[in-house]
Amino acid sequence: DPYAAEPTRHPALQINNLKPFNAEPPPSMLSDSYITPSAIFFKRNHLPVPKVDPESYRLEIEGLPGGVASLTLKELKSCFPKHTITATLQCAGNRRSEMNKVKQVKGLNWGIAAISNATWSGARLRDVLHYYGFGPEVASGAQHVQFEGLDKDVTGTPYGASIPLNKAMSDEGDVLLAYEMNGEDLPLDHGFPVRVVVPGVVGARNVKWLGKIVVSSEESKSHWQQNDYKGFSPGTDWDTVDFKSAPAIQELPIQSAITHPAEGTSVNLSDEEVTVKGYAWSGGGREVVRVDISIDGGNTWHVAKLRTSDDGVPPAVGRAWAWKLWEINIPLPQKPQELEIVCKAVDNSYNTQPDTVAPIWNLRGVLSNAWHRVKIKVSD
Ligand code: MTE
Ligand code: MO
Repeated sequence: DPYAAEPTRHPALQINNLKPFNAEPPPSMLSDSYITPSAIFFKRNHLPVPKVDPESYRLEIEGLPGGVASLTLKELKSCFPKHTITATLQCAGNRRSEMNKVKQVKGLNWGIAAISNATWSGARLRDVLHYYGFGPEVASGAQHVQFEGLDKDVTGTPYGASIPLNKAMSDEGDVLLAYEMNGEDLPLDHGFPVRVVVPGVVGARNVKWLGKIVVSSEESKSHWQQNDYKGFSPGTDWDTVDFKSAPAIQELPIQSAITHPAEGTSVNLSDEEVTVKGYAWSGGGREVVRVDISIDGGNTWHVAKLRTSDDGVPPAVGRAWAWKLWEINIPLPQKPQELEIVCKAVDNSYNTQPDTVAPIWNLRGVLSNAWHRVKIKVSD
């Protein structure tokens, strides 16, 4: 069994699939802390967790002006400045279960918690590539940076993905070769000893157990870059889909969801108010500037209070990599009834979320970001 040596996991995780391991925390735990504890951070593995010896570990880099390079873990930690960012990671399939309610899609049936927020420390990818002679003056025709994991399928094919070279090389891109998560060595499930963190970009490109980097004129040839993690029209089905016709998902669209109260909860008339909590985040470093909440299905709206970070320092412009948690107390109506709580977020480009799922439905169930709706009862 290739899964015989998997790490132990937190019992609170809700398991979507055991082998490979895929799990999300209970939504209420997500909004308990701005930084998600690593143990309950959502986990999305396509393959068995590889066991990597940190002593013999080598990070290979290809496509450099000077040929091939190889770095030990010690060199990665000591030769380059350690840079720390707080960044939210979201799977392309977060909230896929809501698409399944419209029409069956293919993929893990994620709820609203295939998203989490952590601090990440490591070397900047741009510093490493610069060190090996890669810079704007190098006319190589390269446009992409490919990553390969050390996790492999039965045929020996590793997990792989790529990002645009300009994101990797940008001074403000903050792409990390991370060796710490929340101030500790990366946990086994999150890519020990090194993973890529590409803030603002879909989880799938944040390659864990990083074994190789290739600077290239081409995107990664991997299944996950070419034939998966792409968006399509609701009218496209498995007979007509042409994966070459759509770009690989990189920056994600704006997202928000309600973590409290839970669907089906009852509140008492005598409470007079209902407390609503959740998260909001947007891709590409765009900052969430507002979250609107309704308790009558979207007829009337209230503005939630946003929590920027534990220290209250606002993000740098264009580098809002981390989510905002939000909260609001809303007066209850005067008689018993069912309430439909709704949330939608707005980012600093004034992007907002679509009101329903059907017009954004797609066969892979990715990019699910319609208004999140939760029904509760007010009783006396
Ligand atoms: N990297 C490797 N090597 N293998 C994987 O299966 N899964 C990707 C990405 N990086 C994956 C990977 C996907 S689809 C997501 S959403 C994120 O890792 C999940 O990261 P996490 O498990 O740290 O939350
Ligand atoms: Mo993912």
